[in-house]
Amino acid sequence: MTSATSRFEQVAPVLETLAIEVPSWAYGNSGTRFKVFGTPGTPRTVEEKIADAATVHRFTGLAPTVALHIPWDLHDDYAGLRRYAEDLGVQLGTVNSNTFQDDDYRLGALTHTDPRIRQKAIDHHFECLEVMEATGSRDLKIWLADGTNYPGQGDIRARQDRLAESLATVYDRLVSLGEERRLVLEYKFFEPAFYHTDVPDWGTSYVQVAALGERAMVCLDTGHHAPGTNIEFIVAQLLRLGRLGSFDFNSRFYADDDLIVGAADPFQLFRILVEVVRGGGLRPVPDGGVALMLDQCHNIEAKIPGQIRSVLNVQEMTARALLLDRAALAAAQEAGDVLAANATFMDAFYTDVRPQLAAWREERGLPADPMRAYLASGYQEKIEADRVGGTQAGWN
Ligand code: PSV
Ligand code: MN
Repeated sequence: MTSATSRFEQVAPVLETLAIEVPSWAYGNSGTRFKVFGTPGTPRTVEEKIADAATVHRFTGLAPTVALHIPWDLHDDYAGLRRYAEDLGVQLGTVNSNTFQDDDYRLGALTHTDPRIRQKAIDHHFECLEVMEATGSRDLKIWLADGTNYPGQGDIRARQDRLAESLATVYDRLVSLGEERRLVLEYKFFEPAFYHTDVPDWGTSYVQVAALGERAMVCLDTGHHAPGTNIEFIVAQLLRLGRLGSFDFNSRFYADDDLIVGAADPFQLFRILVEVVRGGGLRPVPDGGVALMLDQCHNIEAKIPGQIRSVLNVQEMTARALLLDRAALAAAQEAGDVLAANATFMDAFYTDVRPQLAAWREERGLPADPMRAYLASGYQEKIEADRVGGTQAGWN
């Protein structure tokens, strides 16, 4: 037995519990403002998106829940949808609200100056809470497009006050539904607003959720920071404060690119997961763990293999993060040995765990190579033949 294998066996039990939530919208068409490409086999219905998500789970054992986005996943029978998902071996996860595609929200939603529009946005969140009751979902995720394009356009301070008031109304309703439910508030530094955004950074999200109560947490989307931001520092800080609720994983080269997690910068994903492990983030969510989710778009690549690649990337980097020799690292840090500390850190990053993970999967009745197994399974050919006609799902 190689020492890499025996070290892997020590961390393997933690990998058993790794669960990554996939987004329903990753299976629909997406694109840029220049073009949305359609692809054969793209789901036309929420059920078909869930079937694709369940396929990712079947080949990887890593993706037991699928997030919904309302109204993209509007349905007339959420309890039935829940049974449909469970029959396929997955559960419905986070419910994402959407206040960025309605004309009424041109100047804001939860922050709008007009009480009628604020109430409309609050009512939309109440509707999301009703969906959650039927689906059994734990988390309500709020990302707001609210912001302004020009200096002077809005009263930045008053918008924070209105935001706090609107969020409190939503939060109070959420808490009344049962204590296992959580509200996660996602931040993003710009886009679609270009001058100021009402929840631009982790600090603002933290301030807002801390004022709500302990079931309100921050959601960290890895694509929502200025280039060069030290994201792992934010992870460490939020875990320290007990307020890192969830991740929206993806990767980026320039802005909010929503590319496959770990594709643009695998080392950054490793550094983030090192802090997740360090801060206890891999524990079950009720025990202080963080929900790991993907928020990605597969604009030009095949969607299901794109999702399989994504969850495997998270699993691989989690394994490497778990392999970090924490005792050696702590000793080097204590001794002020800069180079030894860095070498210990890099050793873990450079450890190739792919052979061990392949064997580990096989032991559990999963394909050693989920990418190859999916491509050989005939699922893609079947959905391309079956899903003819209708309207392919997208951001509508
Ligand atoms: C906003 O850019 C965001 O990251 C939010 O999570 C949205 O709900 C999601 O993208 C839609 O893809
Ligand atoms: Mn996101």
